[in-house]
This record gives sequence, C-alpha cells and structure tokens, in this order.
Amino acid sequence: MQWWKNAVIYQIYPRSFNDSNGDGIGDLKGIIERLDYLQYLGIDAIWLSPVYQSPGYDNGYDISDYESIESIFGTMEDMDHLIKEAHRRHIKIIMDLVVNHTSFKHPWFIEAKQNPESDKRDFYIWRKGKEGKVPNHLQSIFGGSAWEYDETSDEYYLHLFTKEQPDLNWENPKVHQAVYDMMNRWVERGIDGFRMDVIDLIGKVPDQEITANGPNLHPYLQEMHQAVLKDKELMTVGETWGATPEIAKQYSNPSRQELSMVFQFEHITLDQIEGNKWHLKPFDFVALKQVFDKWQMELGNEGWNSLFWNNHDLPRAVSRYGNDSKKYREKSAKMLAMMLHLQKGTPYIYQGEEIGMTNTPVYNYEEINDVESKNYYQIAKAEGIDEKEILKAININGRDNARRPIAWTSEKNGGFTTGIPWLALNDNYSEINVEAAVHDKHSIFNFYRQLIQLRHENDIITLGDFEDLSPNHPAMYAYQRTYQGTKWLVMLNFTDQNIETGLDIPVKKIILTNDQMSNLDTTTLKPYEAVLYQRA
Ligand code: TEU
Ligand code: CA
Repeated sequence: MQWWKNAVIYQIYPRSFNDSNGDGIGDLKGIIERLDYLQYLGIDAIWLSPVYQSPGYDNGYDISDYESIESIFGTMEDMDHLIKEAHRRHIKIIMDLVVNHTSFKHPWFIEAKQNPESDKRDFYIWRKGKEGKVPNHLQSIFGGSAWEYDETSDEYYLHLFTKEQPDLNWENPKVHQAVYDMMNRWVERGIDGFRMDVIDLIGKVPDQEITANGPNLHPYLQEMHQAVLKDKELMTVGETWGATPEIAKQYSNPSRQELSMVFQFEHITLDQIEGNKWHLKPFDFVALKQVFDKWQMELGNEGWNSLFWNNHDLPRAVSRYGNDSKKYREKSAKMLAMMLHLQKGTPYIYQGEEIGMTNTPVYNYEEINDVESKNYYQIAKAEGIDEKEILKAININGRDNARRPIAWTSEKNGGFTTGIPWLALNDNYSEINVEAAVHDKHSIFNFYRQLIQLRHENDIITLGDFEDLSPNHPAMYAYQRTYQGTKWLVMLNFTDQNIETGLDIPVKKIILTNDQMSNLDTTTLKPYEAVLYQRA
C-alpha cells in the first residue's frame, strides 16, 4: 500500500503558524519549533502553503522565484533544515506547486513584457484586443476581466487570478520543461510530494474561453508524471474545483499515471448559488450526505479520495458546518472530525482545525486583508449592495477566517509572535489555544489524536467498504464500514436536538465517542453526539 493511503496530512499556512523572530509573520524556523507538537498530534506529512519568493499580492500564491525562499519566511538553509527535522520525526513534506501562473515580478514575465521578441514572451498568454476592447469575455476568479492591457506591446495578457498573477502558457512546451526541471530540483532536495494549485486550469484554451478541464490537461499531467514523479514514493494532490467522480478517476486511477488524488469541492460548493461563494442558499443536509456518499462509493478501486472540511481558502469548519457556540463548539467539532476521518480517503487537517478554531468577524473594510474579499467588497459596493450584506457574506465565507494566526498559549497574541501579528488573532484565543487543548484530556485536539491513531492501526478505515445506512435522515449521518468480516458503525448527530435515529442495530462496543454518556443503544442520539461502534 502506498504510504499516503493511510496517512493524515496537516496543512500549514506559514504566515499564520508560528513567528520565530518577532516580525509578526510566521516563518520556517517557527515551523521547526513546532514539529514536536505535530509529531505528538501524529500526522504523517505537512502540506506547506507557498514559502517561495513572492511580492505577496496573493499571500505567496504569486511566485517570483520557484527556487528561493521568501525572506520573510527564512532562507533555503532553513528549508533544508525543516525537511531534515521533519524527516527525523517521520513527517514528510509536501510542497505547494503553483504553475498555472507566476507573479508579474517573475523574471520570465519581466522579460516577456519588456521584450516581445524574447523567447519568454510565449511563456505567457498575449492577445490583441478586439475593437479597442478585451480579447474575450474570460473573467478573473477574483472578479473583473481576466485580460490586462499592456501598453508597450498594445496587447493584453491573461490572468485568471489577480493581474499580478499572469497565467503561464502551457501550450508552449518550453514552459513544461522549465516546470519539470524546477520540480525535479525540489525532489532532489528531499521533499515528498506536491499539492498542485488550480492544476485543472493548465489545459485552458483561452480563445475558446475554456479554462478548467481543457482537452490537453491529462496529457500534460501524464507527461509531468513521466518527467518527475515516476517510480518515486511521491504523493501528489491536485486542486480541482470542477472534478466529478468520473474526472477524479482520470486523475487518480493508478493505471493512468497522473496524480495520487485530487481535492474535489462538491461538498464545499453545494450551497453556492450559481457557483458564487458570496451568494449562499440554506444548507441542505441530505444533499451534503449524498455528495459524500457519492464520492465514497463511486471511486471504487479506480481512484482515491482526499477528505477535508478546511483549507486556507475556506471558512472554519466548526463555524460553517458545526456550531461554534460555547455550549457546542467542542462537541460539534469532534463530530465533524469523526465524520470525515472515518471515511475512505486521505484526510487533511488545516492548522487550527485540531483545536476547533472559529471564524473571526470583521466590521468594516479596513479590517479585511484578503485580496479576494477586498475585490468582492469593491465590486459589490459598486453594484449598490448594502455594506451590511457584503460584510455578512465575507464573514461567512471570506478567506481571512482561515488565516488568523494560531494561538499557542493564552499569553499576549497567543504566543504566536512577540511583535505585532500581521493579521489580528481571533479574540477568543485566551480560551481556544494549543496549550489548553493539549492539556485537556477531552479536548478536540486529543480527539484528533485518537482518530489519527485509529487510522494508522486499522485498515478497515483505509480499505473497508462504505455504506450509508440512512441517507434520507434529516439530522443524522449513519454509515458503516466493512472489512474482512468486521463492521464499524459511525453515528453522527448534526443538530443541537435529541434525535431518534430510526435504527436499532446490535453493537458490541464503543470504539470512540465525543460524549462520555454514549451507550450501546443506537436508537437515539444527543445533540452533536458522534459514536463509533463495533457491530455485534
Ligand atoms: O485557489 C484556487 C481558487 O480558485 C480559489 O481562489 C477559490 O476560488 C476561492 O478562494 C474560494 O474561496 C488556489 C489557492 O488555494 C488560493 O489561495 C490562491 O489564491 C489561488 O489558487 C491562486 O493561486
Ligand atoms: Ca517571522
């Protein structure tokens, strides 16, 4: 079995993890200081969000040099040290690979812009305007046209994110070679895999306004596999917003030699109206279960799932899907953790999820940091939407929610920094912090530890069959895993009410629960109760 199949991955957003030198920004040395904590949690690998040289228009997802470290994060020596210290603790390092676009400060783009005759021109996507207007209707994912006018050449270049993130031209084979060479040098440095940023966009056909899932996407990935990944123990995960189970199999069927797995976002986008993250409809629980069930059932042996509630782009899970009130925060966070971690696939924990960090509201424009939220605010304002409504949407789904620094202790600024944090911590840090969680036997943190350990010790979680026992129940998710004659039953109450389960199943023992009063009667569940039973 490949190592990543029963592994648990921990995502670090370096800027907000731990600051070692008091400049208010998390850094590589800060991560090294916390490796013992991660080893104690029990995770197998770290996915490190970008630490490469970057002017920071999109917090590091705009890279100006793939092979040097941004000075605010440290040096290449620090990076080598991190790899070594992580490996010493049996923790692998997965790097973020952002090759749909570079920064406009990347030497390739600087040359491309300055000298239209240079061979770097064709590393990017340039088009003539149409009657003094943009070449076509392609939109930036962060709002507005995806085309930016360049006066020097009287052409437009394509950027699917901010204009400081010009898209690379994957129709140019020289781009492939440059990317593969860079990846290979990182592999030689000793890293263990790549998380591939918006990888489903690299096959785009701009003139036909095709962005995701373009016709050459899979051939490119197969070529990348041959050039970099082949015959190595590397793990790869593609960020693919538009994946269906059929598409996910194309990426992750081992026989196709592309990726280990993808992140699919169907559960995340379920409550969006027309795919717009700022326009949500009430959250349909039965539909949510259907999405999870579908992904559990349909990949079969022809693909591999990744499992996540959270990342650096998404709101905090306990606020979004659980209940972040004082009364139910811990219980509902554990329930969400159990739901995810006992499914088939590779689970990801986003930093702070393991202590149940919550969303952090903002009350005015000045408090917003993230470029996506700022753009949305301005566009919505110009459309005449009420400021209260705009801030409400940002507080529900804005990316700053995930990016608040981690509180390590209840001291000033949560012990994250001795200086001024680049983004304020959530006010609740004196209560919700790592120190408190580690010392409390019944904490969310210690519940995650148990879930991770269970996965490492029981193949039923990794390999067992999956069955939803009550797909239409409006408040409960009950599923069963079966492997070599053993059956595990997971029962989860997603509400703050006592419920009748409609099931009466003979069980032998409780393996894990978030409620010390749980018993062997499966007919009722208390608010947010989550129990894992071994079946009789
Ligand atoms: O995200 C891809 C992406 O499409 C997101 O911008 C997403 O639409 C939105 O944030 C949902 O909340 C990746 C990275 O994860 C993100 O941080 C980057 O900003 C983006 O690519 C560009 O590199
Ligand atoms: Ca720092």
